[in-house]
Amino acid sequence: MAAAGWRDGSGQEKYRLVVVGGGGVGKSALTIQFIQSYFVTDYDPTIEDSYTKQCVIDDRAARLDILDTAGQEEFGAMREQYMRTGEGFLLVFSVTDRGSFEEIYKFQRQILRVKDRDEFPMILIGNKADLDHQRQVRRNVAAGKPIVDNHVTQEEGQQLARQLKVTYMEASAKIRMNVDQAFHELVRVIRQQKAQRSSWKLERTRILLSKNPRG
Ligand SMILES: Nc1nc2c(ncn2[C@@H]2O[C@H](COP(=O)(O)OP(=O)(O)OP(=O)(O)O)[C@@H](O)[C@H]2O)c(=O)[nH]1
Ligand SMILES: [Mg+2]
Repeated sequence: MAAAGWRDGSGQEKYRLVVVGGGGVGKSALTIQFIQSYFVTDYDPTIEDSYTKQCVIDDRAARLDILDTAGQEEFGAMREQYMRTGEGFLLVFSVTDRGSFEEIYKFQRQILRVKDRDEFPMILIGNKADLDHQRQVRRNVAAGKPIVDNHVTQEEGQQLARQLKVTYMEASAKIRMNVDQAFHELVRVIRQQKAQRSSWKLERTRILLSKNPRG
């Protein structure tokens, strides 16, 4: 596998991004909105699809290879394979589906285990934020009475993100909210972690050389 941010002959960086999360949360809708700028209204469960997009992020050209994965459990056997090759992960849940929010831990733990690392480039996305008004309406209708609300609040998303030490964004594939921002932010996180790891390696080499100057 090429290292993250690998440059080809043209000097361009390449990143392999993977979109993960439960079934029906909008992984394909976000990916297709990002790549092709339209909203897919039908639900057609994914097995696995890949896309490529050329971008300029913070004045640096990059080629993004994006893998849109299956949320449905029956395709779960393919997970370890794509987790091994991914360089950054969008962890997606739906703000209208608490079950998908609770599943995020499992995806994050599995990625860290497969990567054998304590941290890895990931960001957390609460999709279907356009349905947020339903959340408000339901609260008003309840007028103070406790209701069982399946929706996930912005605060809960942020709290989970803090626990996972990742950035959180609410997004909507439908109204194209925070779609480009989510993918671009993930590339920034990959770049930052890569720069940090190279500086640690350099520092370690310096220390080793200073202890043992003849190598
Ligand atoms: N209102 C609204 N609906 C959305 C949004 N994103 C996706 N949907 C709808 O939710 C359904 C499921 O979306 P998909 O993108 O197919 O979900 P998925 O996560 O790819 O599902 P799997 O491939 O089975 O894992 C579709 O009917 C979409 O149109 C969104 O931001 N807002
Ligand atoms: Mg899909």
